[in-house]
Amino acid sequence: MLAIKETKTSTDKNMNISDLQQKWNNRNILVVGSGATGLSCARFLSEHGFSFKIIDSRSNITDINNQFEIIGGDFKQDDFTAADILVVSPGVSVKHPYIQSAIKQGKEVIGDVEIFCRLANKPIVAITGSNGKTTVTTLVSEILSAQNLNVKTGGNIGVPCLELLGDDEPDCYVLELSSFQLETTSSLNAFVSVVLNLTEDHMDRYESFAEYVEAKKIILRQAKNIVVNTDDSLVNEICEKVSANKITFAIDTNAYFTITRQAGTEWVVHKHKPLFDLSGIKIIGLHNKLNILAALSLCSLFDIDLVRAQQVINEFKGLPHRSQVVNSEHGVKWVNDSKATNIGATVAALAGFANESLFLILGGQAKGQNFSELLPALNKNIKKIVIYGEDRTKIFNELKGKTEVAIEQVQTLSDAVASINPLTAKDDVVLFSPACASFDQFENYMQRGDFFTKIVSENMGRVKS
Ligand code: UMA
Ligand code: ADP
Repeated sequence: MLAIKETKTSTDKNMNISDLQQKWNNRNILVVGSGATGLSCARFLSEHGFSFKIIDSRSNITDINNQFEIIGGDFKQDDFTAADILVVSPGVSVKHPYIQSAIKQGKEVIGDVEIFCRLANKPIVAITGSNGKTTVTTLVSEILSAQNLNVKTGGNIGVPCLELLGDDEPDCYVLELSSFQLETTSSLNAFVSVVLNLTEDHMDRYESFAEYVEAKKIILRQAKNIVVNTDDSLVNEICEKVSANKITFAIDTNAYFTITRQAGTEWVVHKHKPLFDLSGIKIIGLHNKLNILAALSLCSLFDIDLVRAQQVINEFKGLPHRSQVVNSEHGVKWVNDSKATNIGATVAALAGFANESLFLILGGQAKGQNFSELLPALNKNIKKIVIYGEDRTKIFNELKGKTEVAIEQVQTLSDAVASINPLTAKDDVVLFSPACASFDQFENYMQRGDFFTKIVSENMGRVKS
């Protein structure tokens, strides 16, 4: 079961800063983690006169801006005992024994998103899901902004929520929320929420898939409207029990927003009326069409002209590190999908290249996933899979003998590119969609994707053996 239960009292919502100052008067606040979130919490707390301490389990850590003192090294029980309120970063597991003990003692254990939700006064569009969050969050922000709404966007997308608060209030907030952020949030009452899809992720942090789904469900609590992907049976099931206004989307069904083919052209259809055709879109794959439908469904709750969204959708080139062609020398397409950090994302990327002659690069940290889940997506169009990184042998063993596709293990991403390059022929696609976290050999998925792009370009300069 989820480590944190709903602890909110009804007064926690719609507070203003003086209410919070009163509530936390003379309380000891412990900020746990000093990454982007921890430092944004520190800035917020300091700006509003709260006293607090920041800890981080990395040793020798300093604030690069020299603004705050950070206590580094293994967490010490005393710091937790002395605290009345813990503000925990998403990367820190709330299952840590000191945090669990604080929860048992009835202390407030919250995240930055919780503080944001207590204070934000404008409608919140809240987006979660196993995959597609950043794409949908970006599309929604761009569609609404293009129609003169003042939008502030943040959350897991990279801008900590508290940085969005200020005197210049927007018309609405668009938040990408991870399961980690939702776990420590109880006051979210979104204007509209969506769980885009549900497949396994972060199984190194959750005891079971059911526990991960419980965390995702928090986004639906108290939402005024919810957007439902009726193509995803589990999403459908968890939304069925929610008593909010519902907007549905799915491919080719009776959902409010669908895509249908007419005379060879795909059309977005809203309540049985064609809105616009998709012939001009630049993003690829069925998953991105679902992302477009999700974004339109969310935006439909605002007073905007949905037909005008077509221009934004047509101009959207997708985000870096997501099914992005980074080299096409010698007629071979090298595709950087480094953001595919779980199997569900790789399955979606493979579906986008189902008709291509393909090489697939997998690997990194497997995060407790079972790679036999990838087997149904390994079709005959795949010439070879090369697996690199920390968990290569585990992944190899879970696929070996269960697919006809040739599989090779190598140590590094460079080795994988070097191994595939001589085998490629004109019109082949090499898809780097690792289905794993990057942290074994890289700082993050961005550095991993940039590295892939660089070594591909270096390999193009080499003569094929
Ligand atoms: N730390 C500890 N002890 C621990 C774990 C971490 O002290 O047990 C410390 C680390 O040493 C580091 C700090 O915590 O100094 C990092 O904190 P963090 O991991 O919470 O990362 P932030 O920099 O605060 O970034 C977080 C999100 N990161 C994670 O959830 C892991 C960012 O999402 C998010 O953009 C940012 O807040 C702003 O909201 C990134 C992510 O990878 C993109 N998200 C995961 C995903 O998309 O799969 C959920
Ligand atoms: P997230 O923010 O949830 O990680 P992104 O929009 O960054 O999602 O996309 C990450 C990867 O997930 C993409 O590279 C793609 O492979 C896959 N993906 C994107 N949208 C979907 C979707 N709707 N369903 C399944 N996979 C998707």
